[in-house]
Parts: sequence; structure tokens; C-alpha cells
Amino acid sequence: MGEPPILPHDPGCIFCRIVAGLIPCHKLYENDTLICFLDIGPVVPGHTLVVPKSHYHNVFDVPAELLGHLGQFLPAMAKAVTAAVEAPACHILLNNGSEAMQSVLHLHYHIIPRKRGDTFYVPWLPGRLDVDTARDLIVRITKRLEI
Ligand code: DGP
Repeated sequence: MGEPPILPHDPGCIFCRIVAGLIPCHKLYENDTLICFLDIGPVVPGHTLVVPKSHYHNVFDVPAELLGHLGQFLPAMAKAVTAAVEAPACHILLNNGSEAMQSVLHLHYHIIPRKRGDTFYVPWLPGRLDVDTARDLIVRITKRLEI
């Protein structure tokens, strides 16, 4: 048996401290790669966080393989959470950067079960996509796409 791998870790990060067992949480599940626990400030009952054990800021710096693990895992936890609170739907949401409402700078997904008429409100105010803007964006985005 070898030593367990040393994960990227930030001692000042609240989620790293939860992963290390230094701060308690209401844990739902964990494996070698990730941990799931109830959000301390649920926007609706069942609001759950899926958190990789390694410290990465967000999808801009997380290795693709880890993101793959998280992506494969998410449907099972989302199904369990929504079924447990008898919700027909859920958000699987990732705030990617401070300006996008990420307050804990350790990558995580929110699972937020949704029911018709619930109290969670997302102020999503659609604008209008005009043709010139769309053409300009297609050029600017596709020339930066590194795949
Ligand atoms: P975000 O804004 O996407 O970074 O969401 C961070 C979430 O983490 C927020 O909904 C509250 C939750 N949270 C912050 N600190 C703690 C904690 O110590 N324990 C738990 N369970 N959740 C936390």
C-alpha cells in the first residue's frame, strides 16, 4: 500500500477545511475524489453541494479528468436529492468566478431542487440577440476556442 496522494489544498479555504474534517458538515456522500454535503444556507430544502476534494478555483483551472469524474457523478446525486424532497426538477449550477456569484473559490456544483411555486427566484432577464452582435461574437469566440 502506497501513501495516499497529496491533493491540491488551500489551508485557508473553507471547503478544504471541510474536506480535511476540520469543519463539520452535514455529509451526504464522499469518495476518493469528491464530497457532497448540505449547503449551510439552503435556498430551498435539499440544496446540496458537490465538491471535489482537490482545491481548484473553478472550471478555468480544474483538470479535465476531475471535471469528468464530477460530471459522471452529478446525475446520481441530483436524482437522489430531487427525489428526496419530491421535486420534479433541479438546477445543477456552478458559479464560475466572483463576478458570477462564486463566493467560495473552490470549485463546486450546487444541486437545487425545484418545484412549481417554490421560493427560489433567479432574476434571469433575457435581452435580444441581434444579428451583428451574434456574428461578431461567433468570430471572437471561435478564434479563442482551444480544443
Ligand atoms: P457559491 O456562491 O457558488 O460560491 O456558493 C458557496 C456556497 O457554499 C453557499 O451557498 C454557502 C455554502 N457554504 C459556505 N460556507 C459553508 C460551510 O461552512 N458549510 C456549508 N455546508 N456550506 C457552506
